[in-house]
Amino acid sequence: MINLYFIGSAGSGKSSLTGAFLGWMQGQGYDAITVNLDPGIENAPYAPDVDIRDWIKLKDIMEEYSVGPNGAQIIAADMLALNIGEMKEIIEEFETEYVIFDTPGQMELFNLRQSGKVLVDSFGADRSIIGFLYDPIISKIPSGFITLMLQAASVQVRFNVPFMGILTKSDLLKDEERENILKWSNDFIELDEAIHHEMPTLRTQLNTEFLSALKSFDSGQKLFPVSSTYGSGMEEIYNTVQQIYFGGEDL
Ligand SMILES: Nc1nc2c(ncn2[C@@H]2O[C@H](COP(=O)(O)OP(=O)(O)O)[C@@H](O)[C@H]2O)c(=O)[nH]1
Ligand SMILES: [Mg+2]
Repeated sequence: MINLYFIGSAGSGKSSLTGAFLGWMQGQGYDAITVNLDPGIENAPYAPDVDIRDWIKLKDIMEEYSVGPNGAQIIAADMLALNIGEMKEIIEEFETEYVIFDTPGQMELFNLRQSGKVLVDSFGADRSIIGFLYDPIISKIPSGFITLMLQAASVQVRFNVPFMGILTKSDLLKDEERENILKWSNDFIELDEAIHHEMPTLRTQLNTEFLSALKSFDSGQKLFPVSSTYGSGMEEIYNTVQQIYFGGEDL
C-alpha cells in the first residue's frame, strides 16, 4: 500500500488534485481511496472514503473550547493524533493499493504541528510519498518561487519521505510563464538570474551557492505541471510514484 500526501499552501489545489488524481486512477482501473484530513474542508470536490470530520467537527470544538474558527483549526490539528489508530484500522480494511491524503487547508497545521508527523510515521513512512504543491500564481514571480522552494525543503526535512514537486493549476499560466517556472526548477543559474532581475538590490545572500544548495534537496528537483480542471499531468504523478517504489513497474 502506498500513501500519497498532497501538501501545499491554502488554496494551492490539494483537494482538487485529490479528486482529479482519484478520478484518473479509477479511469485506469487502479484501486485507490481518498482520506480527508482537513476538518475545515468545504464543498469537497470528491467523496472521501475516510473523513476526519467523522471524528472531529470544527463547530463542536468552537463550542466546547469557546474559540473561533482559527483556534478550532489548531485544536483540531492536535486532536488528529488521537484518532490515528482508529483511522488506520479503517483504511486497512479497504485493502487498497493507493491511499491519497488531502491535508489541512493551512499547511503549517500539518507541517509544523507534531500530529502531522506522527500520522505520516504511523501510517508507514517507508511506503509514503509527499506531493508538494506549487501554487502557480505564487510560482510565477521568482521571489515567490524561491519561497515555495524553501517551504518544500522544510516539508522534506520534516517528513523525511520521498518527495515530488507539483505545479498545480497550470492551465492558469501563459505558456511563457509555465516554461519559466519549469526552467527555474531545472536550472538554478536561470533562477539566480531571474531573482536578480526581479530584485536588483537583494538584501539577502540568495546567491548561486545558496540556490544550488537548495536545489540539492529532492524538493529542489524537477517540477511536474498538472491541471486538476483538465485532468492533465496525472499520469506523470502516477509514474513518479511507481518509479520511486517499484522501479517503474506497473501495479
Ligand atoms: N483553473 C484551475 N483552478 C483550480 C485547479 N485546481 C484547483 N483550482 C481552484 O483553486 C481553488 C483552491 O482549490 P482547492 O483544491 O480547494 O485548494 P486547497 O485549499 O489546497 O485544497 C478552488 O477554487 C479550485 O477550484 C486547476 O487545476 N485549474
Ligand atoms: Mg482543501
